[in-house]
This record gives sequence, structure tokens and C-alpha cells, in this order.
Amino acid sequence: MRYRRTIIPLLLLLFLLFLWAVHNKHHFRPKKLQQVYQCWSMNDQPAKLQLSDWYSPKAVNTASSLITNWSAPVVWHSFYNDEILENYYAKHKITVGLTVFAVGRYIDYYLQRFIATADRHFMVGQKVIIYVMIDDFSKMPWMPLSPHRSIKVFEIEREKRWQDVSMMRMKIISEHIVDHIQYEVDFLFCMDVDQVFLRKYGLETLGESVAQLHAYWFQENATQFPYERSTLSEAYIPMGEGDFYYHAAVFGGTPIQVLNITRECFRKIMKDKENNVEAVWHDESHLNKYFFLHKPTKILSPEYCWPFRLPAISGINTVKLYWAQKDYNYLRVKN
Ligand code: 5GW
Ligand code: MN
Repeated sequence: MRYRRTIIPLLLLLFLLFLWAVHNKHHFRPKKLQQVYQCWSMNDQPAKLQLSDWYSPKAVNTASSLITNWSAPVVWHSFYNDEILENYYAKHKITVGLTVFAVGRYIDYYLQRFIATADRHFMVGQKVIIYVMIDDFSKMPWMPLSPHRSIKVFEIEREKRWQDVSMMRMKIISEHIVDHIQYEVDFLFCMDVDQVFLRKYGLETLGESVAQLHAYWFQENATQFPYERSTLSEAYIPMGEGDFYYHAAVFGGTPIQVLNITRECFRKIMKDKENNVEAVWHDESHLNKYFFLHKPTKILSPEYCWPFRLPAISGINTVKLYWAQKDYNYLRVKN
């Protein structure tokens, strides 16, 4: 009898310990459960999608790049088969994240249109989480979204210098990936807020690490690229070297790859600060250095970020996203 009295609480304790251990191990986050489910259900699904299944490059114009010499596809509108991609991802459910920063006047001027058009065109039919980093919660516009879309809003500190607004994004994105984004999405894009989605921006853009060709430079020779040319900066790229000039307004990949990108860029930005140097195009110079050292696995044509100011040129027929014009009087003087 006495023996039984001690063993029952002991067993209960052991059972509680066991529950605690299981809980810790599996950390019941929705994304993890989804992944576990996907592993179970993967057996009866078709094999991994091959590049040749959905991608068939053809010359768009004389200057267009096709596949890079490290075998990364350059995605142009006419190169991909949307139906094949849609069918594949209908069986392999994914969630795509999109980070966007809006500080000061950029909130009133751009945020609503960015979110509204992303809702309409970004990853239509997929689950999407938009991460809005804003310096004033009270200015967050209330916006109805389509099904399977949600917004998470985070308050951030306002930097005094505008160069720091864009550079500190690297730090903030990396922290959020570590804290929660890695458990919530399969792919993540990071974008400037001064942009407008015009057409379907879809599954063809997803990849391990994704870089955006800059519309001003995609037809130029590498010697012309505005890379950082001072050897004092961590962003330095020697003259004549480098593959493309990438636009920091759009980059992405899997959360782990985006973590590598943002962490490494931020580390180098801080190292430059210690040495009292700042790269010519700030975070963009560091992003270009990163992709020079670690080649992106997918590259988006300038159709995926075309400046409002530039007239359409041959080969650019299907603009998916445009880089909006700036009203400098409104944005910078009164900012
Ligand atoms: C303000 C003054 C000068 C430059 C940038 C800013 C600024 C940038 C700002 O006041 N608020 C803000 O949220 N940003 C964020 O940094 C936006 O997400 C913006 O898209 C990004 C990069 O700045 P941009 O878009 O002005 O840079 P460019 O390369 O498009 O001219
Ligand atoms: Mn911008």
C-alpha cells in the first residue's frame, strides 16, 4: 500500500516530464506540423520539379540573358509554363512571405498601394504572409485581404539617416527570420515599398536565392556597373569582375538563404561603419558583393521591377512590378 502511494505520483511526474519533452522537441508551430504532414503525404506525389519541366528560354532581345554560366535560370515572362508550376504547387502546398518597410512619409505615400496590389498579384492562389515593418503603428492602413493572406505588423525604430533606414533592414529582417519567419514560410521575398504590382507575380520567381536584375544596368557591360570600387569597403568588387548589377529593391529565397544574405550584408555594413566608410549604394552595394561571392540560384528579368520613369523598350512587354515615381518635394523635404 505504502509502495503504491509513492509510485503513482512518481509515474504521474514521469508522464508530465515526457509530455514536456515531446512538446519541446516538436515545438508545435503550424509550419512544422505542415512539414510533418507533407513528409507523410509526399510518398504518393510526383518527383521534384525539374527546371526543364517549366522553363524554356528563348532570346527576348539581343541583350537578354538566358541561363547563367553557373546554371541559374534568368526568368523572363515568355520563358515559363505557369500551368505546370500551378499544378506542381497545388500538390506541394507552400506559404510565401513578403517583408516590406515603411518609415515616415513612405507610409502614407506608398504602403497602401503596395499591399493592395500585392494582394491582387503576388503569389495568387498561394498562402501569403506580408510582414510590415513600420515606425508608427497608428498609421497602419486597415485593409481587407483576399483569403489565405495575412499581414503581420511590427513596430521598428526610426533611423535618423535615410541611408540607415535601408541598411538597417538587413538586420531587422535577419532577426525576424530567426525569431519566427523561418517557421512560418517556405519562401521569403524582401521588397522596397515604393513599388506597385501590375500583373501576376507568381511561382516562377521562387528559388533558393533570388536576385533581381537592375533595369538601368541589365544591358551594360560589367565595367559600367556601379559597384563599390574602394578597396576600403567590404562591398568592393574589382573592375571588370561581377556578373550582373542586382537591384536591392527585390531579393528573396528560402528563409535560411535570406538569413545568410541579410546577416552577411549587415555584418559588412557594420564593419564598414567601424572603418568610417560607406559603400556607394549602401545596402545595394553589399547585396551585389554577396551575390558576387554566392551566386543566386535564380535571377529575375527587369520585367519584375521596371522603373516607372523608363519608357518600355524592346523585350520588356510584360511588366509585373514597377518602381513607382517619387515626389521628392513631398517625400524628402517634409519627411
Ligand atoms: C527616405 C529618404 C531618402 C531615402 C529613403 C527614405 C526612406 C526609405 C523613408 O523615408 N522611408 C522608408 O520606409 N524607406 C524604405 O527604404 C522604404 O521601404 C523604401 O522603399 C526603402 C528604400 O528607399 P527608396 O525606395 O527611397 O530607395 P530607391 O533606391 O528606390 O530610391
Ligand atoms: Mn525603392
